Amino acid sequence: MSKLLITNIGLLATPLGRSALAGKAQGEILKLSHAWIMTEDGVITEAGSGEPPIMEQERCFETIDAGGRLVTPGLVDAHTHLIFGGFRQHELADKLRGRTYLEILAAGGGILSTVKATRAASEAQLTAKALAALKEMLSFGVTLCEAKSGYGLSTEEELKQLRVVRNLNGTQPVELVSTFLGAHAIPPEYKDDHEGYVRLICEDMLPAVASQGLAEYCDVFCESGVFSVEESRRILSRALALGLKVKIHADEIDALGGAQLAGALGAVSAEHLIAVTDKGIKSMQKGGTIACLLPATSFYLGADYAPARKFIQAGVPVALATDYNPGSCPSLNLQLVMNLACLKDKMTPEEVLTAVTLNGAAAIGRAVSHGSIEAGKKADFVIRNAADLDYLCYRFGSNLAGTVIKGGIIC
Ligand code: IZC
Ligand code: ZN
Repeated sequence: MSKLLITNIGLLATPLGRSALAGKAQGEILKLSHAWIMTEDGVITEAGSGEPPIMEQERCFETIDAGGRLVTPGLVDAHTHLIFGGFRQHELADKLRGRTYLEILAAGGGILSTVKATRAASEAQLTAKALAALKEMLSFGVTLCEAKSGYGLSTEEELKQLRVVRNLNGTQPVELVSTFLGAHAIPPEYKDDHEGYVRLICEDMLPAVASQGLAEYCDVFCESGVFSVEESRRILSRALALGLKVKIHADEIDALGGAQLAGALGAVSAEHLIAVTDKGIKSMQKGGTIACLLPATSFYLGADYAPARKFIQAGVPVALATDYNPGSCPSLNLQLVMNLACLKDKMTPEEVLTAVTLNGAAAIGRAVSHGSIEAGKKADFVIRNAADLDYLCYRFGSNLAGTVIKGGIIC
């Protein structure tokens, strides 16, 4: 039995609950001064303010003095394209000359160049590369993340990526939730046969993924020149029928109506949403869909920022994630995402904290067990080199994660 007591917490800041918070509630977090947290066997048993119970102090094997600093829940990165071969730094010059993300993709670069590198990599090579990324993530205070496939684009190659995700779970501290994204781009073999590729996804890839239990979610890149709303509907409906939950890359560049589809299908989350319409927001609110916003991608692409305030006003829960990928967000810094969300999405520090913890956990089906500091939840939290939440949200670009604790173990 392993016990841990964190004492002398200057400020404990956490959302509370076991489901996503929306509207005004998203910004109503618990702030406890002079706080302590107690954990047992990787689970939080109690948290409070003032002096921790003496009896408990004596029964604890290990005590950490937080030195009067801020403690937050472990961060949740609910949208990453973690498993890929190579990087795409060679596209930077093109990008600086004004070529857009979709133009680079249409010319056979972009995602397709990463597909080549990923297909050429062995499972062991992909594992080693992702392991290094997870280590960096953990250093930013991320203790739970989502990981998508989507650079294989054939049944065998997609399964290969998803096996890497499975093998990484439990072999290092960050927990992973896996998402099948076979509908990420049209592979070169199907360049002139979209319909054939959609059929391959529905009739071969999805049944294989479901029967091998390799993914909890199915996602689609619903965008001009990639997958249409109708193709996305077919793929996601098939995924739902096979028992997977669904997400959608929706209305990022063009307002195709991905958000309406997300709401209509009861998708757990819709991602990006820079170009979302009022109709799309309404549909998401009705369907209980979480808006997963990715401001670091807007930053890298020089694009607009998603209308976070509109979602909050409409009662749609907002999550925030990095979108870590080699094309539009080569960064794992979720603290930078928090900074950008304040500065560019105009979210308050309290709303931002909920977005990268409890709402992020809800966007990947883990809100019952993760995403807040309260009795019964996983003992995942971070002692910050900060005195308060405002400081964490204002020191943009820094890494203020001091000590990261995952499942009651100091990392
Ligand atoms: O590799 O470009 N947006 N998919 C959709 C991505 C970015 C990943 C990439
Ligand atoms: Zn993405």
